[in-house]
Amino acid sequence: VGASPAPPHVAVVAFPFSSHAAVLLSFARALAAAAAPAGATITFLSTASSVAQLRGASGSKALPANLRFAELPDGAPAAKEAVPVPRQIELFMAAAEAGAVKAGLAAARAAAGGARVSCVVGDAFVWPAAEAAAAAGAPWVPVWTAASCALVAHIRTDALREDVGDQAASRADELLISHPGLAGYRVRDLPEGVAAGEFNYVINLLIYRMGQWLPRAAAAVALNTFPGLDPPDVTAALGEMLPNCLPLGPYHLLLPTTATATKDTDTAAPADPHGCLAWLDRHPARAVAYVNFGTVASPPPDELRELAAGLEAAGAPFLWSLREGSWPLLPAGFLDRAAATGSGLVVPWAPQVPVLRHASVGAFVTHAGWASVLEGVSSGVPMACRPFFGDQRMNARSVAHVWGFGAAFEGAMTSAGVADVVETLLRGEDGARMRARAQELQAVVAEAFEPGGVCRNNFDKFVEIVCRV
Ligand code: U2F
Repeated sequence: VGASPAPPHVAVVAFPFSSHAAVLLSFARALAAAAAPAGATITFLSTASSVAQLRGASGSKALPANLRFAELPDGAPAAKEAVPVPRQIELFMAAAEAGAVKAGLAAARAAAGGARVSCVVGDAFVWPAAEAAAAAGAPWVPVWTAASCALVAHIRTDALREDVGDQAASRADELLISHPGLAGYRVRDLPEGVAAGEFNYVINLLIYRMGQWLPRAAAAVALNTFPGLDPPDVTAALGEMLPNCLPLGPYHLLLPTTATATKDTDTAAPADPHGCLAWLDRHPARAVAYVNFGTVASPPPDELRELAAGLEAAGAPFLWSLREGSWPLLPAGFLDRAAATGSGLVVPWAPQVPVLRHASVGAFVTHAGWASVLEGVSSGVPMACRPFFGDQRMNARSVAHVWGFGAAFEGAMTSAGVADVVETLLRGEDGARMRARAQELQAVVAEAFEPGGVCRNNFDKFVEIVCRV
């Protein structure tokens, strides 16, 4: 009888920028809880500054006993001068490619008392983890945080470039009918750097190379979607290109506490430093428009003023999460009027998931970042999308034209456009149809996350794959 194999040790590699690292940490927490019965240790790898930020943000939230942290070198110069984020990403990726992920895996091993890393899970963006995993004799299991249609575009980038060539502008409105999985999208919806734009810009190059690595190196891929959301051609196209695609999103529902907690049964109140939920309590059902453009996008000053004027013109109460740096750009008197009449609340941060679940929220004005779209639809809230960059145009197109649970701005918001769409979503017939569609999908998500539901089962499969030793 041979010695029993060592228990699994899974490294989870984060992409330490924007909302990506927080998504991966929440994924790692869910994985740690689910893999505990297999005796698994999970080591979360991110840069020192990202770990410090994440641990600060999660405050007193207890971490599973089998979850540890180890450091991923950031590749940044020791001097503390401010480095712009794109340059930080470039340095981080160059370091990752030159051995930083391997160093991170060694640090993970040291943090786990010398236990060898048996599997490397990680944000798909950090594609150098593929080689580091191979060198460690471990499978690479990437986690894709955005929408399936965007992933199809990234993996098919060569074919799209060959097709579109230098005609992106003249063919902007053309549907991509000859590309499997992309027939519902126009040339103009593609993320910049796919068929047109700066192919060598840091993010574009990173995602391009990721698209090359995934089909040849991924042992399985976690998808942030649920069966019933993506149209069959998208699912089929991904299935052709990637082995073992496991739709198990929205990822924010994987954590047992968020999946089972409802507003009434929550024991720990969600962190809400600006009193958003109490403010929402004062409004009737489905009366409020909630506005937020995520962690990266910033509408230009003119557009912010149009949006503010549109919200006032709509005459509906609004809750707006807007980074404080933009507040001075709002129209004169806007904040004072909102506060004096109680008609609006502008906060630097809102607990978006409980906000969207709150009964008084009836519309969501969003940049169509993927987590936001999923959080909206899994709460049954119809949305108005103003995409800014990257995958956001494809997401907005999906919301308005593939799924039909919202509307999309083509280009910048105007005050009349905002007033009109808020009115439609809260009170119009089209809005009622969009809400009904969002609620249908909300029910599909709820069922998928019941015990024995399809996303729970796919997560069990995922855990089984990553815990093989
Ligand atoms: C990048 O997305 P963003 O971070 O800009 O946007 P989301 O994917 O929508 O994620 C924002 C998250 O931050 C949370 C919110 C989401 O989980 O609930 N949040 C909050 O709780 N309170 C606030 O006041 C503000 C935000 C990128 F820009 C997108 O294009 C991609 O689609 C996305 C996924 O890869 O990453």
